[in-house]
Amino acid sequence: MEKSDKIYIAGHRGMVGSAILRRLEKEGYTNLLLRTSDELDLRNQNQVQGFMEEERPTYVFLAAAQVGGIGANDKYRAEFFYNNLMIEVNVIHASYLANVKKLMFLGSSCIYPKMADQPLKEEYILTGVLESTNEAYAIAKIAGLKMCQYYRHQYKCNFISVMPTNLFGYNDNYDLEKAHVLPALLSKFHTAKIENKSSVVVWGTGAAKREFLHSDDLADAVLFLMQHYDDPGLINIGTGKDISIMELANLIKDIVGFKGEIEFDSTKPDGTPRKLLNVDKIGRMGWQSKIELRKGIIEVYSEVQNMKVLA
Ligand code: GFB
Repeated sequence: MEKSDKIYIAGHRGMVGSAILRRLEKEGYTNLLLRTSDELDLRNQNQVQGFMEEERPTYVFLAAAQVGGIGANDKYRAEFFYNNLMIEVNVIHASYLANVKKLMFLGSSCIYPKMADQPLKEEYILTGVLESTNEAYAIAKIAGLKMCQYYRHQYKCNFISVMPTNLFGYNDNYDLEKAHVLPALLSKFHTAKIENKSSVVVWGTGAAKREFLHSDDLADAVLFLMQHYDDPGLINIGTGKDISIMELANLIKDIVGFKGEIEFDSTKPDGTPRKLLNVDKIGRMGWQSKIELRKGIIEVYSEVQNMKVLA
């Protein structure tokens, strides 16, 4: 990828896309193609094909998606399915029509079967039943990565798929109904501290385990893979380490400086018991994550406080 190549980042205002944008700008890439969702509705086939035909980018990062935590995935199944599928189908097909040299599709670790062996190897995809709370999103993401493989097979497109683990970072969503656990807990513990509450409610039993990767680490991996990975198979991006939600809650409580109690609401779903990615494949290529979890959360907490994102 040359510094002057035309590179389209679909979803550049989201947490993932904005991390990729920051990273490309820092590396000196000068020809970045960006559109907000108001300017270009990626669910609209005519708009997407017209845009791609006119702009003809050389590289595409497909980071646009409707995302959310376990609550949003469960509640808005139809929206998660339709919006994500439409975005993928339109952008991938239009990239083929516009002769894009290379496209990277970003998936999610929820594409793996709920009860698959841990850590999750790339070949476990489609070997079992999915977690029901995020089945709609996972099926849309599986369709996207399969579409990349089919276009490679029939049309010889260099379209690759990467599967990041659970992410956190700047530009995250702190709306408690839709947020993922890490920003939700930062917000809950921060509000409880400010309002002198005696306890914070954490969803589920606290026993579920999750792996958390900083979005800047993801952007680093994504750039590395765009430059060095050309295989049809998917590739995981993670840290190789996970912690329980109970441990995460205690870590965030400590970082925020909340002195009260933690209560677990077991009427809320735990979701997948564990989804630790096997990162041997990317590790063999020479990439590993760098941002330690505690340090990453401290930085994000300080950033959102400065930006007054939290109460
Ligand atoms: O981050 P999260 O919503 O996503 O939840 P998933 C992870 C775990 O944290 C679950 C618990 O066991 C939740 O029950 N949790 C505890 C909370 N307190 C909270 C809270 O206040 N808010 C939230 N959101 N969770 C999503 C998928 O699954 O992760 C998506 O639904 C996607 O499809 C994404 O894959 C990365 O890891 O369970």
